[in-house]
Amino acid sequence: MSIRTVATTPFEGQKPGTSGLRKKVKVFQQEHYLENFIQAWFDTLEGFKGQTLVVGGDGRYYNRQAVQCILKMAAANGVGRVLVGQGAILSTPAASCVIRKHHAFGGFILSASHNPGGPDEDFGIKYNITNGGPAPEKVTEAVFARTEIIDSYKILEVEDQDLDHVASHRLGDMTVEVIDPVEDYAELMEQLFDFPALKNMFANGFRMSFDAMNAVTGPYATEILEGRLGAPRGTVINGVPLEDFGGGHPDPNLKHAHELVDILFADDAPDFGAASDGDGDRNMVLGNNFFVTPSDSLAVLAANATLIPGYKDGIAGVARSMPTSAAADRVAAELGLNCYETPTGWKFFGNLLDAGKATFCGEESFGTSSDHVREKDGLWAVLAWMNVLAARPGESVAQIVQGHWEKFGRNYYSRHDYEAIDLTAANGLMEHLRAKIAGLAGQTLGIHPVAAADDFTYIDPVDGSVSAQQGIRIIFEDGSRIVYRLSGTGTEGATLRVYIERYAAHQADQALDTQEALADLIQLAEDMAEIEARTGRAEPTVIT
Ligand code: G16
Repeated sequence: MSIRTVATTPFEGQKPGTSGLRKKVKVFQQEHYLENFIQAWFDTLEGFKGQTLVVGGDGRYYNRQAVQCILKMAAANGVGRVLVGQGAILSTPAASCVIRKHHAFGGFILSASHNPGGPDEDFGIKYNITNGGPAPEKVTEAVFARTEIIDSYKILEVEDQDLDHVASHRLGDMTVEVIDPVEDYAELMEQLFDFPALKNMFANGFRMSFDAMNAVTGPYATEILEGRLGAPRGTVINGVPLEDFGGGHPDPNLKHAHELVDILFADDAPDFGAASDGDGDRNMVLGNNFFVTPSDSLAVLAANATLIPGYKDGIAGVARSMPTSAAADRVAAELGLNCYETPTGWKFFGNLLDAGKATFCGEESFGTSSDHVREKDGLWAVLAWMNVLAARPGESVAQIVQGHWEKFGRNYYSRHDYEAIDLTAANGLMEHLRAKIAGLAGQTLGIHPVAAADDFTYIDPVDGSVSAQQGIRIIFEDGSRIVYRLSGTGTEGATLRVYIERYAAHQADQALDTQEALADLIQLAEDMAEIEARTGRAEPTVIT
């Protein structure tokens, strides 16, 4: 077993986006591509020698090969111990949990999240730091700078390891511990939620369907829901992780989780439905014939937090990404909680959680979580909803949400995505908007007086770091908003996201269909940005 130093040359574009480096599998399969990126991390991080790293992924195509390569490179670079999930599997929230519980130095999580998997689809890598959360921007920028000048990497010349059995191996001077990927996470969930009450709910006929979308959450949901909580077998559907997610798009929204949507919108629908994504950090929550927007989900959970044992003494505050609706802000104002608005990307919540300023965080992109880990956590959100349902017996999901609107008002909310558009056209559109917003405050667009318009800049209240150009927002006097940004997670061309929101304070105005309620703002958003003329798209690709 010897350490080999391999000469290499830089690849262009190894720049981590909203959540790590995401590229087509074929890009990652180029000789030295993965190795360059991993070595750039080892060259940039300080103090990991002899320490513990966590490694695992969502099981997608190329996951196993990448994990084997990272193990050999970790051994060659002086890592002391690696905890790796059995079968090379770890969901994103479970990886965060394992890093925290075992006081690891950090971890590599292999996933392209909700993007499709397979030889012609997507792969990705992100690195999480000691607090269990995504590496902050200043670190990913340093790693990117390193990828641009890298000239060699180190790798141990050794056979692939058996990762299919829970066991411990030696790899050069490093120990590889293959761990049960579910155990630590399930134990944490038992500490936070009232498992006896949830068990009782199932025993009394509570009906639920959980769609794991053939992705990583399958083993976690099966163990927790059907195993520990006694839900009937078959409660978890599509529960076996597959390398190509069964050909599906593992994104839990109304379009891609259509199998679950059909079940929950049928005449004999169960009480509760939920889905999670490729790597288990996203969630969608449905009631019987009812869809809960992720923004409302955060607000409802914040308002009901004290019903959940792990948060029974109250929460310090809520944080949401800027494009997420302001529903949670209204709860925070009413309950006297801290409230933060961050750029898109879970990494921006880390400092607020570490400093105890926020306890619950959420994003419109189907992400909700708390300070129990430093990632968004699909199953956590699902169990949190179940706990609220158990603590409010006799009330359906729809009744809980509608009651919430009555008290706090309703934020009608929708996101329109234009996927895989031409990059130059997308950048041109954003430039056009930037020029246009300058004089907008004080003007009236259609019937909507503009209160403010800017390109969002975030100043981290903990460390003072500044993140500029995080999305163009037009805020109207009645609290309605239009937000535009380019996605940082796509792998093809550019994806334009347009977020539209309107506040309805009174119950009489709260029962409209969302797209109808937002129709004039949607038209305004399309006209302002000249979307059709600039991108050639008359319709969005996905509406959530
Ligand atoms: C990632 C990030 C989220 C972000 C989402 C969408 O989620 O972790 O914070 O909201 O992407 O980002 P964008 O709008 O830039 O595409 P995931 O689940 O893909 O890791």
